[in-house]
Amino acid sequence: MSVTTMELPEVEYILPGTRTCAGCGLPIAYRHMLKALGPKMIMTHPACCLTILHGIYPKTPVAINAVNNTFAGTAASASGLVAGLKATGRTDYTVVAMAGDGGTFDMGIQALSGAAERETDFIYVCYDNEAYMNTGVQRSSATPSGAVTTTTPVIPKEQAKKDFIQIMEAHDPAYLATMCSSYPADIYNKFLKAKAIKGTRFIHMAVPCPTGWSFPTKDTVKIGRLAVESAVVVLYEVENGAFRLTGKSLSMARSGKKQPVNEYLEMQGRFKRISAEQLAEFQRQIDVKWERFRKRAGF
Ligand SMILES: Cc1ncc(C[n+]2csc(CCOP(=O)(O)OP(=O)(O)O)c2C)c(N)n1
Ligand code: SF4
Repeated sequence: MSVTTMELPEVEYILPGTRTCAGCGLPIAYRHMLKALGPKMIMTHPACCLTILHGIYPKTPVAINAVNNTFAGTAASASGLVAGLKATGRTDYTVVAMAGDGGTFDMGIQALSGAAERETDFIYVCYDNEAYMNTGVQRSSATPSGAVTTTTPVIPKEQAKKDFIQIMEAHDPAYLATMCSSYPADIYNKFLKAKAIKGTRFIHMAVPCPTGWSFPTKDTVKIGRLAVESAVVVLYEVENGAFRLTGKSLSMARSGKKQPVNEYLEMQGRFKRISAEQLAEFQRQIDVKWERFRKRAGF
């Protein structure tokens, strides 16, 4: 049964004092993810902004078990944890692997594809801030076209964002879900569901980043909502092959209404050099994808 925002549990696993930038979307999403997963979990994560959130040994503001692994090795590390728990007869722990878009779309794809093909019993979370943020906002294959980064400083990125979620769906995981940090109850409910399922579960988590996207820190939740309202991010889940739009995306599909991408792009400094052609192409690609999603959901 789904809970509403007012019914979210009060237990906290992130204590005051994380080292993320002010206004970061990641701790909002992570906080609600941990509320759903509870203390009986082992997290493995590579170098990324999540490592920054976890802090510097021996101190951490996060009250869970965590292993720090190599940049490309998140799913391999998780596979080892799953095997170790099985060998020692521990069935009460959930193994969770979590990495950024650079560590997933680019560097981690091989280990993740292998683990998913072996139907490894773990939850893999890719939080997507659309660049290599931790090392200074370098372009990744998740960066959308038209964005200025430190490796696309003059001519904004020319290529479109890699459709990584589709690549993961082609692995036919036991559960696949998308989410955005601006919708905490949706995050909580999807992780509660993922926790109860066996096999490979893949979660894509859209996380606005004021530092890399250049927007005021007060606007994080607004930017995330605009991403969903303009269908740049679509909320859905795939369970045993069955596709379902969820939350705001479902109500948008029902009403047939969505916002143009302009406001979402204009609020972010990273799109300050987007050309008129790129903007039109950006909107066209969103429209095509959104119609595909609506059709798939039976609208
Ligand atoms: C093999 C290797 N190459 C490069 C690095 C340096 N490095 C650490 S974090 C990082 C960027 C991570 O980007 P992403 O996975 O998107 O996570 P984010 O920082 O955006 O949260 C890089 C390049 C590294 N740790 N290991
Ligand atoms: S760089 Fe972006 S994602 Fe990383 S901690 Fe700062 S705001 Fe968060």
